[in-house]
Amino acid sequence: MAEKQTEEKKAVLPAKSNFSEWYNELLLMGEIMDVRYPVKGLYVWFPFGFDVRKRTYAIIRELLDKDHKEALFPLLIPENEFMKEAEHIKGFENEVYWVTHGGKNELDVKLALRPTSETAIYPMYKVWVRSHADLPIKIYQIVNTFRYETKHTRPLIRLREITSFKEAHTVHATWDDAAKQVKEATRIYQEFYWRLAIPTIVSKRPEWDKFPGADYTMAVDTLMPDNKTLQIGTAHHLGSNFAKTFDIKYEDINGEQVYAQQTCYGISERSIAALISIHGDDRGLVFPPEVAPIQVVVIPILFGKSDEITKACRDVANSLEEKGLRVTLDESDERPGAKYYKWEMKGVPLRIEIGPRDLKNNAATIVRRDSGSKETAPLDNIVEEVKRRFEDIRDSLFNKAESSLKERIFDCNTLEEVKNKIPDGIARVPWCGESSCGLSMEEAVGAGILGIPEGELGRGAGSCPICKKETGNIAIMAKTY
Ligand code: A5A
Ligand code: ZN
Repeated sequence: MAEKQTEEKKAVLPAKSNFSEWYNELLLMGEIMDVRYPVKGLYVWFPFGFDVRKRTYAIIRELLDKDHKEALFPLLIPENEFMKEAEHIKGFENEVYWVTHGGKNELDVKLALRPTSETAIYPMYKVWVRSHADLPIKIYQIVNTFRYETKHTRPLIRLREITSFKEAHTVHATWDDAAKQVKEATRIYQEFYWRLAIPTIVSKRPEWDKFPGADYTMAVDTLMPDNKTLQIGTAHHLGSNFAKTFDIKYEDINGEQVYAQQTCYGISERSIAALISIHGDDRGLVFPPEVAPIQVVVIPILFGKSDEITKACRDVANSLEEKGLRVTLDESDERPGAKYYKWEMKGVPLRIEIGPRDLKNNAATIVRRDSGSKETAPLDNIVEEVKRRFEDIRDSLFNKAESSLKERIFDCNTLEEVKNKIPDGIARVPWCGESSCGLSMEEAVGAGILGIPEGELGRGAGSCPICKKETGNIAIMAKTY
């Protein structure tokens, strides 16, 4: 008895205001990730979580497939290739896992488990790129990568095996073409995150925080419930830095050999961490319909004899399924309350209930997971009624998340103000752009400069808090994951 009680007690989701505990418990109760795998930083996708992943990655595939090609490169990178680009090595040398043995034999050439795939892909690009007519090349792959992270590891957020690393690698004739591609990459990511109803901020990372070997890095960030930002995508202009070390040249129209210009950009399962964290609530998961493994649950509300209600529920479930919707009909013996609880935890966007009174009116009750609102809808038109609400749910989730983001961005003029506001979200503060000032600012407030955001958010007027120079550039600062 005592044991049963503690077990029941364990199955209560902590309040979301207690974010860290809420997140960990939700991953288990919502059956997203099992964190009990016996290697630090490695986690297991439950089938339900993997279903969410599959639908999320179908969106990024759809967006990229318009003008990229998907390919697949090896996991193992020979040491000599890995060691070619000096900046890149410096950036990753403390994070690489090495394969040193094959069985009992020591390998002649050590093999790195890719922490990212520049050094696996670019030796092939050297062979593939011949003429200007071959360009641009736009290839992506979705693979696992390994990083021996030393910061605190967390499921979906900071992994040692990143299981869902989507990396694109493009080759262009000119620096400007590559710069355009970097812009296009952040545009694609914003569209992807819009589909997930996640608001983002795009900014140029400061010099000291750019990707190892890049000319510059653009980053896509979002703000998590605990007021820390999460970097959920990056796009890097690589210039000709890698082209020079990997000897990637093309013949231009005048017959001259020219170094190619490159970009790369990536996202990971952090996208799913953001999805779950931003939309979820005290009752569990909340999904936009597009990525919800189950989109509608139909629940009969039975009082005594119930053949008609059962039939009406089956008809509704069938007609929705015929239209390609993902439906569960819950005819189990549990009480309706227990069923609500169960499907709310799983983030099912719509619940359809049919009880005696609904049936008398030839109607159903539709309950939205995101808002809890209850509405009556005619049974004759149930497919349209459901589809209309799907669009609306995504829009409301996005608007709600965007308001929550905007409410947590604060205009500051002094570092004192920045320091006071950081615990509540993102601070905007004038910055001259000099690295020395930026580093002093970070040190003074104990938080990072994400960069100067694109658009209005990054513009204003004021003076740099360190050197006092007047500037129109506004940097954003926050605690980061
Ligand atoms: N080759 C380029 C694309 C690259 O590797 N860029 S990156 O290092 O910035 O990684 C791309 C994205 O992967 C990051 O923006 C971040 O969202 C995610 N990421 C990086 N390290 C991660 C980790 N240890 N766990 C989960 N996601 C990670
Ligand atoms: Zn300054």
